Amino acid sequence: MDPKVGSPKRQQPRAPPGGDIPPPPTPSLALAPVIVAFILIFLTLVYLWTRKGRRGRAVLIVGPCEAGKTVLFSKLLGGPTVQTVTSLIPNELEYLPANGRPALVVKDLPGHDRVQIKFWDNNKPSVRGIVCVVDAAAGNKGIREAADVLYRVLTDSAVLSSCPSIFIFANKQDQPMSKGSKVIRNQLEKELTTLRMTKSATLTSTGGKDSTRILGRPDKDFDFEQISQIKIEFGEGSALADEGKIINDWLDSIA
Ligand SMILES: Nc1nc2c(ncn2[C@@H]2O[C@H](COP(=O)(O)OP(=O)(O)OP(=O)(O)O)[C@@H](O)[C@H]2O)c(=O)[nH]1
Ligand SMILES: [Mg+2]
Repeated sequence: MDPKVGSPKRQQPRAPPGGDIPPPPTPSLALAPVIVAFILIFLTLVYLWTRKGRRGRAVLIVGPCEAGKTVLFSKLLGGPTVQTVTSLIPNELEYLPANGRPALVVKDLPGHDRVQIKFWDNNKPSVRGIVCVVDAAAGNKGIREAADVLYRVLTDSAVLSSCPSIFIFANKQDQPMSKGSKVIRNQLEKELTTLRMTKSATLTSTGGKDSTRILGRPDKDFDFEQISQIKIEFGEGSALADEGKIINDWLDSIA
């Protein structure tokens, strides 16, 4: 047989003059980045959803002794009237939001350090919201004591993972020497910056064995905006003299 007459040879793709060109991606490979992006978005949404879902219905009222937590609890939130003596156990009430959302369980924790820490530890896993009451008429002492409480709250791993909403209430506005919530915010930020320096010095001296976390961005003065994952709001009023709208509105908003 004549070799020239045989079946036509298949055309082999010719290599370009510059060398090998990678073959064009198959359609399934081209879609891979899109699929990975979708999976990542889905996992992020699941994470955010479960993190929110982990929050319970408890709202904890914290703050130093004598800040006015129990007055706020009984007068503004309609809780049972509790004698204004230093609290030793939490007071508790069920708050029904005006917007029809399920009830919240509001707990007024005693201000005494050790007692508050004990009840805080028991209640923090289900925390949905935290009201920190500051005595806005007590000058530097009021700020220092409230900053101590806030440092503990804002560096707590349970708070950082469940991200409850926080309301900082500058109380006793009926007193002539009281400071408004903007001034209180500013002073708390300064005090928390100082406190952070003390805590990081302690951490260094203990070789990092102390489990305390450092608050916010260490390269900058502390600012509440640095805790961007938590919604922190400020308000002012008088637990003794007000009707309590501000606190009720906040509870409704987080319910
Ligand atoms: N002028 C004024 N006094 C207030 C106000 N709120 C609370 N007080 C007073 O502050 C004192 C302490 O109030 P409490 O509500 O018992 O304080 P607390 O934060 O519960 O204190 P502990 O239970 O010790 O942690 C009481 O004498 C209250 O009458 C307020 O808005 N204005
Ligand atoms: Mg009390």
